[in-house]
Amino acid sequence: MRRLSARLPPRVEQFAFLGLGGNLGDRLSILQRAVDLLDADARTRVDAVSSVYETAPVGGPEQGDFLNLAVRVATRRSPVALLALANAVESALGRVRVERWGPRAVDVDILLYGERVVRLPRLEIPHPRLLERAFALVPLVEVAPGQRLPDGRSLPAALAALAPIEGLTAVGTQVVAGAGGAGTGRARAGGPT
Ligand code: GSY
Repeated sequence: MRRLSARLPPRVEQFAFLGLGGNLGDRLSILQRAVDLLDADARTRVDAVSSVYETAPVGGPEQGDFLNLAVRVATRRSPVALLALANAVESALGRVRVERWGPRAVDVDILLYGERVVRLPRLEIPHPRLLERAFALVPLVEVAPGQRLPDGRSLPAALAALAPIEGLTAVGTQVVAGAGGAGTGRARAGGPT
């Protein structure tokens, strides 16, 4: 099989799936701003947003509950360039990497990029802990029901393997794509394409 460079921009738009979560500040409005910033990127469009889930923290020190969601984006960014955008959104919303696994305003993780496999020192796709994390997998299935993992497994099958699922509650409020709230501007992510 031909290996594609994770740095080369795709010829046609690709669907990628991102997991967003945070447990500091006004969690819901930070998630909405993160979605707006992703959507404001010239090469990326947020195509679908999952429900918002309140989730018990997994790993790390004692900390508050997270809000998590997943988005499907259509993007002309390469996997590496999409990571640059995710990192730019985190920085714009005040993420400071103080403690690994610790509390954060927002984390933007690439969960899947189509059925691509990427193994780079700073980027692994599928996300290496995706299949262990209900807080990522449950919202992902909502926005990627027919999507397969690179090994051919379906996401609902991967989710069933996690059951029973605890520590996760759907929140009755929605984050929307294309809201483009005032002052979000366009995400100015530099970096490789
Ligand atoms: O990379 C995700 C950050 N994170 C989370 C999260 O988003 N949600 C929950 N519930 N626990 C987490 N632990 C980490 S690290």
